[in-house]
Amino acid sequence: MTMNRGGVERLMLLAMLLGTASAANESLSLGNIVADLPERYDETQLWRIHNISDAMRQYMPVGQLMEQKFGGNIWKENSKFLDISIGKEHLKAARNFLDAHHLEPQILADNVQSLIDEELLDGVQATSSLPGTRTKKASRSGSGMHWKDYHDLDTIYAFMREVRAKYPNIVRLYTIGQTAEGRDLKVLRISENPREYKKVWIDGGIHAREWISPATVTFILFQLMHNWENQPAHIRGLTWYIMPMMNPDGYEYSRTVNRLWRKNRSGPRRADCYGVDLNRNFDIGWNGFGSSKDPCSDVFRGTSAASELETQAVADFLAKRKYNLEAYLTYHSYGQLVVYPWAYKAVKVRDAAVLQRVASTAVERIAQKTGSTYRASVTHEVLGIAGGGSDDWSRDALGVKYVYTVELRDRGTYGFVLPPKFIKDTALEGWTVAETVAQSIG
Ligand code: 0X9
Ligand code: ZN
Repeated sequence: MTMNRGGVERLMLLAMLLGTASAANESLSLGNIVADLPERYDETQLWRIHNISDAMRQYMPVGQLMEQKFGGNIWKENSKFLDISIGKEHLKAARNFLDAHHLEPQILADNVQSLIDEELLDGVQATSSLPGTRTKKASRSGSGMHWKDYHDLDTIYAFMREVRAKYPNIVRLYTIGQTAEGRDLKVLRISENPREYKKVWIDGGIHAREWISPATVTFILFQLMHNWENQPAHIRGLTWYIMPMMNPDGYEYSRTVNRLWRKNRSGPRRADCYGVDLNRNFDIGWNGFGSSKDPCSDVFRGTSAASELETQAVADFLAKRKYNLEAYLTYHSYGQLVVYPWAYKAVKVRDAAVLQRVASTAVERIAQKTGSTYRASVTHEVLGIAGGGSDDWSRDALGVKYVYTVELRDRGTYGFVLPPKFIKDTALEGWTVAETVAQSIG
């Protein structure tokens, strides 16, 4: 039986869930992977903290303090609330700390590990033919791609190769660089006339734990290609660049070791701390607000702007193709937002009215299609100020007009750990934004 380490670990986890751990142990040789068994989040709680006043934010960054004092993991921070998970051994102290500052946490989840288990089980149930095994059979294609579950990097790259093989005349597959751990960075170009058509760039997977992002970007690729001949002119008349996975090292790490990993895996730098937040590493407001110079922080900006191989690969690739580049779409989670620059300063871009109108149209169409409520806004207003983002960089360095960051589902029920049964509708929402932007480019 051949299975990669992630597969073994996930099967073990599943066996534990189904109460058949010993059987799994016997059939698989696990001795050498014990050290890397996934980080568990038993009884870790996810809290939402409201009413952090502006004054307090300025003099006492609650999230940062709770990270340092109680080993908290910030899931989301915006102008209205802070979502942070706290391990069970720190719950009491963290609650006392909030009490002392007249803050009360709303408990979004009382056991993060059960969210992770539910996510795994949901995928297994959606795809298994034999009880207890996730299979690739849910798809009829050779790559095994489908949208009933999340996939490993190999499957995503096999799907990209499959698309190229099916449409060799209009599809080109680029390897634009390698990661610190030696994985390829891959981009597909789809175009009937690359010299003349206006260009759209779409990426996903900048943040490792936001699994719905690469799932959505691969779905967008599927939506474009499965019926290419019948696509309307505003879709077929564009050149599409699609990069489903900007951070493959981080993604694989979040699948095999730590579900809540956000950054890439470069380093270690100090004290065994790995990784740079790629969305703080681009050369725009790099040294400013909203990021950290501490290599152990989840928003570590790196040692210099574009220090990371992933950032360099994307920036170099796009800088060479900036002529006619009309749109830069980057998919993240969670929060259900469609936001546009700027993020690094509290100023709106010059054509903010157009960007707001297009985003609002996308948001209305999403509501009609799936019933989900998204919000269209300028980034700094809803997410606060943060430098080093790929979105701001594409506008500033390349002059791209339609720059959007899409924060996909949900709004905090599952957060990053969105059960696979929501993938299809969420991906449809992501596609709706891409379609609406394409139509606006005209
Ligand atoms: O903070 C981020 O990088 C994004 N949110 S997430 O929870 N997915 O990490 C928002 C990005 C908005 N744009 C910039 N900050 N430039
Ligand atoms: Zn993100």
